[in-house]
Amino acid sequence: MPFGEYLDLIQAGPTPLRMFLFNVFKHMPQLREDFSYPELGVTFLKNHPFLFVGGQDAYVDIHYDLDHSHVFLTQMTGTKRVILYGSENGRHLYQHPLTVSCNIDFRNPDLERYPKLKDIHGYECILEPGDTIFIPSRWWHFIEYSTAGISLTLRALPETWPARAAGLASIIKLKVIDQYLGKMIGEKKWYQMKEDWAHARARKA
Ligand SMILES: O=C(O)CCC(=O)C(=O)O
Repeated sequence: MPFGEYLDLIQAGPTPLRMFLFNVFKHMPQLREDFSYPELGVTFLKNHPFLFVGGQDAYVDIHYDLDHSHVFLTQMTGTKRVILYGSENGRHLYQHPLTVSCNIDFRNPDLERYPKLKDIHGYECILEPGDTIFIPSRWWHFIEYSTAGISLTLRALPETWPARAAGLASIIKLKVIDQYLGKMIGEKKWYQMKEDWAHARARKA
């Protein structure tokens, strides 16, 4: 679908369709002139500014960023609901091993199936045009588009080399080991094994 048609579609009404990590600057490098990187004492990944575009009711399942980068997410149009949890909450969020995600639907979390959720506290906010939210490295985030909207994210590397190496290891775990096991065992069975494992770890947490 041409981008213009997609923009018309998301303005016409609710739709789950969204664009994740869209590097619009590859297509229109001149847009890079429209913003500058703020002086925040972090090492920005300057080749990776990304747009996130979505229609009303689109959502992004809770996860943390695979490469462990810090994210500065600026809302340009529309509004979004964001829920954040600190990086230490993986087991209480029933994190699937080898991944950066879990099976909980934060639009309507099932507290009977995921009782450990009751023991942790997150942060919730509404992002409006002009707001920027800082999502620290490995912090969990769930995002729901309250209206159609566009955001820009600027990403920064973690400060230390061990933390950067952990980001690389996380990519390898998901992209190589997890995918290999999924192919070997069968996607559905492997997913269920990870879910069972997540429950066992949560019970111990
Ligand atoms: O705002 C969005 O649509 C998703 C942002 C996100 O999940 C991220 O930057 O990791």
